[in-house]
Amino acid sequence: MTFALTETQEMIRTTARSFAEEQLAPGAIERDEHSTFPAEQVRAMAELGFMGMMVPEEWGGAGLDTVSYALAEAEISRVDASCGVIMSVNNSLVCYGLNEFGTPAQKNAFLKDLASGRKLGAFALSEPEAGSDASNLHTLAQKDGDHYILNGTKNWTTNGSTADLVLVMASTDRSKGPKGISTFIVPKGTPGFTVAKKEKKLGIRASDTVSLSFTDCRIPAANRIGEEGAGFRFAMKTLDGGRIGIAAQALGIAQASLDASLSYAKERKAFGRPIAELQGIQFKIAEMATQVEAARHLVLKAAWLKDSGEPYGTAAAMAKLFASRVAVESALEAIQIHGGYGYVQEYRVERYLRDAKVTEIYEGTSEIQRIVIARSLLR
Ligand code: COS
Repeated sequence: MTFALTETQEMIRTTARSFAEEQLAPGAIERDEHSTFPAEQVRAMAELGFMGMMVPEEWGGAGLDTVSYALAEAEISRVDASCGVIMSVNNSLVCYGLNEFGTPAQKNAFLKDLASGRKLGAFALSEPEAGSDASNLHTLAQKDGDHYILNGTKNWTTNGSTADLVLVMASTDRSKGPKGISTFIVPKGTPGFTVAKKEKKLGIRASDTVSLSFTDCRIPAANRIGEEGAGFRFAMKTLDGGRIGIAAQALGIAQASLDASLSYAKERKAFGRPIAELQGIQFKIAEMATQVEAARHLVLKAAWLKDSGEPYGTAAAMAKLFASRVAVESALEAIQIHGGYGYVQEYRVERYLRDAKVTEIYEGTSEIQRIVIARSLLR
């Protein structure tokens, strides 16, 4: 057993950290304030190979392991969690889904561009009436010769208005429940596919989150991923890995809160000395650091299991459950340590709290993670 990173993993972590500090930090507050999509920053991430990290090189990716991906995801999110979620969705939902379940023709047509970052992808499972109850889909895909006709609405779609293509889960037969769901590759510009509404959010404001509408949208049957009826399993398998990405995002936000608290506590003076010398502050920092370290171990363990070919769904759910809670609690403590300065925009930590909260909600709420964990224990 070793906790040491390989040379490549260490190099990825260092590269991601300096890239984030040099290229993502400038403007992060403004992009958050104005909900500006970080198009230029995403292009720069693509140049580093960060948009398709785990996809083999033959399909346009960087051919790296999940541990490297989790390290990079945490470093990017430590500075800008909006960039973190854009990266996470493209890597662990869209690219993973296509690489794992797509045909060579689909990979050739779509994966190469997505993994190299020339194009951006989105993943549309949730609907107005299907969030945690993910198999209760009302979006229908009706077979019509060698096409399917999609009708319905998707919501909470990250990257939805900027994506060049969306993986859409729809029901071909509602009477079959989860077994009646299929996944379709829907390129932007397909007639009948429109972006309906852009959400105004509490956090991760620079990422775009939208509703999508499908009205008699004709999709070639060749764009179906896997067999008809395999879409729910596709979604669940893909989300198992997605949760490692979001857990890493949460870890990055928690680390940011800790780092900001450490430097503020050393600078800020009260009662004639830096507040870092006060035991009340030291206890908070010690607690936060311990929680962050525990979250890091859960995240990297889940990533390592995936790389080792072992089952990782439960470990991913545990990592997300724990790291997301640590992200929220660390951000709250960071605000408390910063006092009034923590409550204003300039000192960044208020953004960490707003960004952290969603990690307890998307890609399966904390309650869903507990269900996944409990079911695997009780099976
Ligand atoms: N991997 C592979 N297959 C899986 C799976 C997984 N992780 N999870 C479930 N399945 C399979 C089951 O094995 C079952 O197939 P069989 O009947 O052949 O055994 C099928 O999928 C249905 O599973 P289940 O009966 O457990 O479905 P439920 O409706 O009870 O839902 C939960 C299970 C709640 C865990 C699921 O709906 C879920 O994860 N919901 C949250 C979804 C989510 O993360 N939404 C956020 C969207 S992204 S922003």
